[in-house]
Amino acid sequence: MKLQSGLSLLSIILPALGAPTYDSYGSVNTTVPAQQQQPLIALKPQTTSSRDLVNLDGLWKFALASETNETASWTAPLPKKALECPVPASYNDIFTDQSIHDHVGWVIYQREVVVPRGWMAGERYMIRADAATHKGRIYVNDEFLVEHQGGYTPFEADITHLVAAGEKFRLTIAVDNTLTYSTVPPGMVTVSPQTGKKQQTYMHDFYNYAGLARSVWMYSVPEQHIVDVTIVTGVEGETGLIDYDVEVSNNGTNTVKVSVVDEEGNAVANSTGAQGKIEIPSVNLWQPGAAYLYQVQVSIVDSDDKTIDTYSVPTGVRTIEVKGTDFLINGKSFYFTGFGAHEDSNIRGKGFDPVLMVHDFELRAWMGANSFRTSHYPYAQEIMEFADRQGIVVIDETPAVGLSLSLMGGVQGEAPANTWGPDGLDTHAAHEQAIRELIRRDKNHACVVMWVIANEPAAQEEGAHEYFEPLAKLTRELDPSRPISYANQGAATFETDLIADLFDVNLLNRYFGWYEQTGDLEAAEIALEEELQGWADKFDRPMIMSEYGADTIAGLHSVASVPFSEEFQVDMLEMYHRVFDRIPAMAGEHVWNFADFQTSIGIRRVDGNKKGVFTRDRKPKAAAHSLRTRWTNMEAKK
Ligand code: BDP
Repeated sequence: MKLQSGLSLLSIILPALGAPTYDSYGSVNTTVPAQQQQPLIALKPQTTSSRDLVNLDGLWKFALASETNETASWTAPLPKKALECPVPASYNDIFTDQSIHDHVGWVIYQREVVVPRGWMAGERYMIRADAATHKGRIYVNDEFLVEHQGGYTPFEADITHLVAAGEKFRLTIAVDNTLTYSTVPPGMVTVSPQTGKKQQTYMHDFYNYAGLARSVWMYSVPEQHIVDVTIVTGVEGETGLIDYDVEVSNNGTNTVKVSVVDEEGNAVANSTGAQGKIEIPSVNLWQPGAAYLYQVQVSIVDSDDKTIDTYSVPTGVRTIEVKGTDFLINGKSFYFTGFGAHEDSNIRGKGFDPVLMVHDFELRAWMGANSFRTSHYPYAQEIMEFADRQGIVVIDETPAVGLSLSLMGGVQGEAPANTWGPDGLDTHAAHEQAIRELIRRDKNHACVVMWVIANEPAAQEEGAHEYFEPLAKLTRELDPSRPISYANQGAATFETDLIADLFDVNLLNRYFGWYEQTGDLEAAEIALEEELQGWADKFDRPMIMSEYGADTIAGLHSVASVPFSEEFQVDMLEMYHRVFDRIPAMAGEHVWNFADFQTSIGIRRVDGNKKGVFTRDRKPKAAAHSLRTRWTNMEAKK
């Protein structure tokens, strides 16, 4: 991707980015109080006999925290006539005002909330934002409570000391969409020499949608409560094995009890203690395409066996193993079919929408797709839960996308800096945090079979190994139960890649016939096969084509196979499939992309990326039918 602004500007702007100050916004206290440092958030809130949950979605008052209201306080009540913005939704495409669409910096969401009058004193009351892209702050009335960096994972504020049951309060969430060399994904802010306005550029190929694109909640938990549960499953013969570890907020004399309940509601096994192993005789396995979920019900009980807190984790019992070139789920070879995708649709941007979610799952099932990758960031938790229930296999990815300065390519004729060098990116801390938050959030999902810690980093540049080694190690420490990978870009070939040894599966994004050998599928077929064979010869491990595709304008037809036509997309995908079928190490194919999606403004994209097999409003292109024929007839490929 080429940047729209010259690199020369960078040297002027970037030093300022290192230490942004927000003093200009008035009374905002930018120092996060020590006691409010954001702890890692684990359990998704749920209503149980000991917990209450209130959804705060709907229309919130909305304003830009721009230079024009410098003196305003973010906590002050927004005017009665303020704009109203739906939550969840990215704000960018909702309004007709171009300055909202193009805004770089903070925006303010605000609403009034009443704590339910029945909530008990002595419990903890929490506010949770499922995501604020890319930085969020929570305020209650005039108090600044918490700040969180990272646009696709949840964060929370404990509001217990500020509110009481039956009371009304003003909830403000400020959201900053700025990307810098220290964030994942990375980006940079420049200032237009003509207008003096801030402009955001970035190296990834999807629009920088921002705001509160996922739900906001208020919930209560008992003073002593379950903070986290970690479950790892196994199978021995007919017996299911559940290894569990429960984290409790404060260790009292109370006891942790665990009960495993099957889909019919029968308790099939139980255990006592915060850690333990449970056996499920004649287990029903979670299988791709045939999900089965037990509820692992965790409770804290007092000496009279009275429940203090209880929380239920939907749990699929299954195993994952990488063996030679096979990716095994429950000991059986699994061949991935499906797509890389985006959370993206018109008007909503990245706003979570259950209508779209269910429809997208329907379309994938209709196609015979058994899996997807959460390219290029963690998706809404509702999607992960639905994949668990639908038996859809998920490759789960961090937002570390665009970690390659060389992909920017010769802007203004200057050679790009080494991505990992002193003038390169400074993303390591944010990247580490993103891995921790992803795994903490998604570790109990049966659907997740692999962690992908980056998409298309500069794996061929000096310093890549040093950058990735500790991150790969961290990922394995946090979750020894799943294989790990990264999605490799074509500049890092099997000969030049410096980091593949750190991973278990080779995920390759390749565009032979599109960005290279454009339109020449005969040459592309040779180049693709040479490249795949090179990887297969070097590594005894599964390979998945994690991206391949061609921009295609729905309705554009051609007798000759010409790029951008529907015919060319079909021909190109079929060419790739011929090659895959000749390489036994191939363990899967994810077409780029499920649907057309919005990208940054630039001369290479007309209203976004058109590599979708479906249009942005989910109409099938011709390729949908040819893929469907292949995937629905491919039962036992490996
Ligand atoms: C790959 C990226 C993906 C892009 C795609 C493309 O991983 O995000 O959208 O190329 O160019 O490099 O369509």
